[in-house]
Amino acid sequence: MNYRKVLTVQDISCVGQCSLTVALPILSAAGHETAILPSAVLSTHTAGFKGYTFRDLTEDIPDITAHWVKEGITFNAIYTGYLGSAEQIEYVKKMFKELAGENFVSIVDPAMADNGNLYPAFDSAFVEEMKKLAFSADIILPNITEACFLTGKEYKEKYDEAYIDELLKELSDLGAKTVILTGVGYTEDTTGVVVYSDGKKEYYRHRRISKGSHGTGDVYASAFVGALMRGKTSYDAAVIAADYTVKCIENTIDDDSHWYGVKFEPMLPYYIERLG
Ligand code: PXL
Repeated sequence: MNYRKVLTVQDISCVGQCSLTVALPILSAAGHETAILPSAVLSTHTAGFKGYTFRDLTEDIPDITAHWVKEGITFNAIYTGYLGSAEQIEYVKKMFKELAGENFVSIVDPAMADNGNLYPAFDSAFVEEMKKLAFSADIILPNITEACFLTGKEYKEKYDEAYIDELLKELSDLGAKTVILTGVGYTEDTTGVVVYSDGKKEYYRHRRISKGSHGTGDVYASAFVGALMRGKTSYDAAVIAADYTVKCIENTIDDDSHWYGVKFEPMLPYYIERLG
């Protein structure tokens, strides 16, 4: 079995089932050594809780990286998610060079927006920096909103395949290598993921559960990275991650009190089984 060493850089939302509290267990379940670098520490995530605390860890990042470089520590993959500040993005970009190990893969989830809007903590300066990171990565996993912010294309709630093709072409023209575009649905009750690489497009369509769920982007990206590092192709990893995410949503949907995330933990045996 591929046992890879993965670094994931994203925030710790202490409560809320997103970012590192999702990435670490999923990558571990996929069987990888998982190192973490918290970009910030928040009491909760920012999507629905009010009055959350936010400690930006930007200042610590250069020292942490320098220590790892001195120790000769490298990784097979670096996977980034929600970052703490625009300045931090430059440091993360440097890590792709300084901490790259054997068969290195950089994966960026430009976690900054959804449903047509940026998350509360971010502004256009952040988007500009995120563009530099995303277009330097081997693989990006934007949703449609994030892809629009990365390209400057107008966001549309309703769209057709021609619109998605233009979005993919624009991402590619700006330097994106492999794009895993999530939340692409052409009918009421389906959604799906497009895998786009070297002008080749593959689409996996699956059930759409209309109730919006928080943290599913992080569950998806983490499950994708875990599967990819197990040696799956981008498309196969995208399919496994989609099926697992649907299971997590189905496992949560009937519990109204669990509005802030998905109950992904009981579904980990399913994910592990799918990894083979
Ligand atoms: O799931 C993305 C995410 C990660 N981290 C924080 C967030 C969000 C989404 O809102 O607020 C802190």
